[in-house]
Amino acid sequence: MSLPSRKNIQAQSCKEFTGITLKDPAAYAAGLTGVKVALEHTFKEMGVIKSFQTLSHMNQKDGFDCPGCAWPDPENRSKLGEYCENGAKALAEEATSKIVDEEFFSNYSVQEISSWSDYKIGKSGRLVAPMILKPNSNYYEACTWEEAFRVISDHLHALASPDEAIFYTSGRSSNEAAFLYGLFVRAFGTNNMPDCSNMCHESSGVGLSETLGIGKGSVKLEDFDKAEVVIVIGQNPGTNHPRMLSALEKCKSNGGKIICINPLQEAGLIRFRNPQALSGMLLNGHGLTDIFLQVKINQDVALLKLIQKKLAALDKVNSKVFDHEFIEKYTEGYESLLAHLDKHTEKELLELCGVDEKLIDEAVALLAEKNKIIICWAMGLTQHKNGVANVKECVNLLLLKGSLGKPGAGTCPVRGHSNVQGDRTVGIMHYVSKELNAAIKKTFGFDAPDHEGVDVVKAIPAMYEGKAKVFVALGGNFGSAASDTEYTAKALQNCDLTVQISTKLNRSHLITGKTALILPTLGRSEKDVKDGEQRHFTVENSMGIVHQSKGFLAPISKEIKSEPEIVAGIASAYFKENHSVNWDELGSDYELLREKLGEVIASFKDINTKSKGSGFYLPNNVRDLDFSKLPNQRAQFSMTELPIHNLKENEYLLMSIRSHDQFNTTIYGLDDRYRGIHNERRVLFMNEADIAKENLKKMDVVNIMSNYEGQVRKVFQFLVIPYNIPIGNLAAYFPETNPLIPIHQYADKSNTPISKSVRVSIEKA
Ligand SMILES: Nc1nc2c(c(=O)[nH]1)N[C@H]1C(S)=C(S)[C@@H](COP(=O)(O)OP(=O)(O)OC[C@H]3O[C@@H](n4cnc5c(=O)[nH]c(N)nc54)[C@H](O)[C@@H]3O)O[C@H]1N2
Ligand SMILES: Nc1nc2c(c(=O)[nH]1)N[C@H]1C(S)=C(S)[C@@H](COP(=O)(O)OP(=O)(O)OC[C@H]3O[C@@H](n4cnc5c(=O)[nH]c(N)nc54)[C@H](O)[C@@H]3O)O[C@H]1N2
Ligand code: SF4
Ligand SMILES: [Mo]
Repeated sequence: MSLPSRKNIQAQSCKEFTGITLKDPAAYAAGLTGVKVALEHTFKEMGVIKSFQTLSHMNQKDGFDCPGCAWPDPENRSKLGEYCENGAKALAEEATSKIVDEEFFSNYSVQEISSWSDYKIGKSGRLVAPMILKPNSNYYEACTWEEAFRVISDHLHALASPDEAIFYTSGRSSNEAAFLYGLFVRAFGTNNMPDCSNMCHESSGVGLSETLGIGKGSVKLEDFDKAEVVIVIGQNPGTNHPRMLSALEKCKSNGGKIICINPLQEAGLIRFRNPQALSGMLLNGHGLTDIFLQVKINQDVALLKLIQKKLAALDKVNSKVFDHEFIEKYTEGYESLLAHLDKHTEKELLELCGVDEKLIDEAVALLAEKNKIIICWAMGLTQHKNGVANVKECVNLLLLKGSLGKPGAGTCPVRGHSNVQGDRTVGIMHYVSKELNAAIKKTFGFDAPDHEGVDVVKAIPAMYEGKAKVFVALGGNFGSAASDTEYTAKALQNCDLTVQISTKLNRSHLITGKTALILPTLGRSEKDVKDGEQRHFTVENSMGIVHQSKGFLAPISKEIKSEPEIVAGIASAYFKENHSVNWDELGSDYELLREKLGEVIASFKDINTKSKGSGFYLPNNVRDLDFSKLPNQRAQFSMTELPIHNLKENEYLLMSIRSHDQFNTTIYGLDDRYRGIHNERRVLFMNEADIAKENLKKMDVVNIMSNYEGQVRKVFQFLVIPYNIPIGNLAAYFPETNPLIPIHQYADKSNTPISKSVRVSIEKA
């Protein structure tokens, strides 16, 4: 039987149902069930003894950093273990003893593997040897590292311009690997460095840089102990940053209040049983949320404007509501902001956001009194056309209250991948930093390119149109994570060469260029040994602390290399001896690599000693109330506009969200326990009124369509689930819904795809 062409292989997960059972959404997060589920995952993948031994090293000062999210570790680490259920799942996924070897690839063609679900593909195991997929072949074959590096070098040399190559980075790479990778890409001659941040917190980076002068958050973990109010907006920490719940719990036990702003009442934010505290195990857990504002999708700007308007009215009566001294001393644009708030009536804003006014008034009364306020957010704010405006409205509120640069207050964009923030700090970006280029010239003696490269949404059309021909990925699963799955698949398939430096098998190894390479690499949890000496890495967490991470487990295979070794292998094959940088030396001697990093980026000076133990904080101008890099040396109020959706009668806004059992495109399991969904991912959360309006009923099967610029995109076979979600709003999981998101629909200024507000309609399947 002849195999279908590689051009026609499945770019999406399969459409079969897996056998759903529905339960009530969970009443609380974590607790004993969380512990049980965490251990089930690790036991299954790693065995009992290895699980306990390895978990006891995770997030400890001399251990390795959790490969899950970027939430920071407390100074005093718990003896009971400093990790959460989803951190344990992330470890289990990486440290599995299953392997994908030469025999696996000779048994299964790429076509066959691509017909499996993402869950099955991921569960196949760890990649253990370099593999090559030759033009017109349907099977990966083993190759040597030398051959792999030579193939890459030959393809890079064959390009008419360095801008015909694209170098993607996902956020799990260490500072060392990312720095070396960025250095090579610049030496090669392009800034084509899209990264997962472009699809993630880019709107935060842009919004914060323009208003406060730094694209990162300002709070430290201990600020949660002192905060009077924490606003959690557009974020689901119970699933995605579970140990943040401990910080919220501590805030509450010190008398703080929590306001949540979300279209969904996420379980983790209602009640929490702290598995690390006996009280949490025995008692009914702590109620976390004091005020829940159930905003409609993408109406946060309306709600935040309304809150500011109501506060401004109170401030007219009692001038202590706003911090006028702070506003006077540090900010610009206050009068314009007040005038701008008058553009819309309270009634108009109230109708748009869809929130109960009584609850808004409660929140306003609380905010009026307090000034130690933290705002935490994630993808619910950033992944919209007006993602940057969403972030700026949060900054407006904090500036009005003087809630910056003091204990218990500040901005807290909660990062996704465990080193996504560090990768950017050490130079992974598509835009030009003159300062960085000058420092590279000084330390390494070459001129880095001074023209902007492509980000994710520009890289894909470049490949689609044949303007880019080589795609290299340092981690991640670009094909599944990016929007417009079918278009992105064609773009990747148009390339002459695609290269994936990965730990685990994923769909991006199957949707490939004419030639494809898989370069297997060490995971966080593994020992990185060279000449009998164990090396370590550094990472930066969501609060700007850089610290070391040292693996514990024996590597899954002797054949795999560390990320810096792979990057150095590519660089030295490309340059041979003809370059001012000694790539092989930098790729093997991490102490030297860090020393050079410290020469190029001043805040990393002495990193070799500073990163030990708890690590060190990178400088943060907001913490110091230094706005000297901004216009008139002041923090900036922003005048934002309301979003426009022009929904037709039969149209909805769809947000693509994470289940409790996934890490982005890695599917840990088929449950979304907190939302009561078991053993199924193809579900569509819908308000009862909308279900009735569409003449549907629970568990009916529907297709979802988006229609942008005259092109209809469709995903098939989703089960309708009645859910507490605002009328007119829908939710379903990513990456299953990515085919709906048009490649050309992304946020103003940050170019982040509109993954949380896609205009769709539905039809019965
Ligand atoms: N276990 C686990 N941990 C993870 C990840 C994972 O997949 N699994 N991913 C990591 C990564 S890379 C990231 S970026 C983070 C993501 O962390 P989150 O941003 O928490 O993840 P999402 O599931 O995308 O959830 C977004 C939340 O925003 C809400 N929301 C959606 N639209 C809107 C809106 O318009 N307004 C408001 N106010 N809320 C809205 C949704 O209801 C949901 O609660 O988590 C990181 N940690
Ligand atoms: N519709 C929709 N789309 C989205 C989102 C959404 O909310 N909705 N979220 C977006 C966001 S926030 C993000 S961050 C992106 C994520 O985009 P990516 O970062 O590209 O995707 P991941 O699923 O995190 O990548 C998982 C793969 O990384 C590899 N990997 C894991 N650990 C390591 C390591 O240590 N080293 C190396 N080299 N490889 C490793 C494994 O092979 C694994 O299969 O997706 C985005 N896409
Ligand atoms: S909160 Fe994040 S970093 Fe911490 S253990 Fe859980 S997944 Fe890992
Ligand atoms: Mo992310």
